Amino acid sequence: MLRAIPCTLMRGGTSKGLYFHAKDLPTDRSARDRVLLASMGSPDERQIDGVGGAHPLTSKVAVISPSTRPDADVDYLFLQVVVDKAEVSDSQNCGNLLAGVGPWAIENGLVPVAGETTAVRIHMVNTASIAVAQVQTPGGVVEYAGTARIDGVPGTAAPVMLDFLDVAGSSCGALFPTGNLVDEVEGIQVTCVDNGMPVVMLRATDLGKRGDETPEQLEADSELRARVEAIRLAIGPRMNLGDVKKKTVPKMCLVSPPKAGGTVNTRNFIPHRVHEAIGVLGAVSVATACVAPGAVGSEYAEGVGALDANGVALSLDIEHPTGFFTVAMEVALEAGAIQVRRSALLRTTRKLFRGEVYVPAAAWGSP
Ligand code: NQM
Repeated sequence: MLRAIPCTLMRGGTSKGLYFHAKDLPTDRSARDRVLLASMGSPDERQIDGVGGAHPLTSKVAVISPSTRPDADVDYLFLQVVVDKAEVSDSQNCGNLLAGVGPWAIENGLVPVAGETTAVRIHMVNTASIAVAQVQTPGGVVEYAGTARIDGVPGTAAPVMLDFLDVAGSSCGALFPTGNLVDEVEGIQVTCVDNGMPVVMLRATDLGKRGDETPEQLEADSELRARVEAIRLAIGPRMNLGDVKKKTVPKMCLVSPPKAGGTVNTRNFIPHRVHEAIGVLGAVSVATACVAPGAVGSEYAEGVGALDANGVALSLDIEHPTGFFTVAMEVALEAGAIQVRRSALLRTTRKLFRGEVYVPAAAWGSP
């Protein structure tokens, strides 16, 4: 027997995943995870028996419901379905899938259209923080077509502007969660930062790399991968993340001088595969480290001037394997500490398919 579950397949930024209404999934957590694993076809490197795309960036889930918080319209829980293991992780947020949440919430009756543009306030459950999405709604319907372009996605689409209000330290408890701007782990200098995503910044040259290698080249280097993972496992607990062996955070970011006129060049282990671009909150966290004098990566950051107590508006182009990710930030230096007052960026999204995903009925029941 198969059970049909309503859902929508959407591209959110440079990622892709299934969007569910929470009421259409089991409330029991282990039953929910079994249903999601069966939907995606995990564990299996090819995800052949499911709709997952056989890569972490295309094996993602958004669970949406009316908000439990008075200051938000909807709750968005992000779940990473691990491709080759029977694991579903809520240990991180995803700013790419976030781009589809506003349009989905409007089309599924959770948020009324408010004019040409509809602001959707989203409570990001994983990090207990708020994002505001500006969704194009001319004529009372969500418009997906448009002229906005983001690197890593062919063609153009309607813009979805995302504003982050309170993401600093939202996973680890502090913007620089080890209490230091620079730590030394396994003989390598790192900067640990959490401005919405726990990220460890490492100099590519300290690991014997230039920093402009392709994701395939980096993934093929098993010695590098082992070193990066050893650093990740060692620093995870010091970032207040506990044992990170089974977690998808922290992300490991190799930084190098900009190659194409941007602020800094990056390659991101997320944490086992290498990103084809860079995650949204990952980019916000990297940009934040770049403006902190003394942090790993800040020495490469071009175009970042002195900060002051009044706050400075900055636009930082984070280079990645398929182009740039532009992060707009308002940052101040108060009593020697960086305060991020706001960060904003552009994403696009596309509804791809709406229907029902079929899973074995046993997945819903007890194991
Ligand atoms: O950092 C990949 C993605 C992400 C996460 C990852 C993301 C973010 O590109 O906000 O978007 O780092 O796991 O979808």
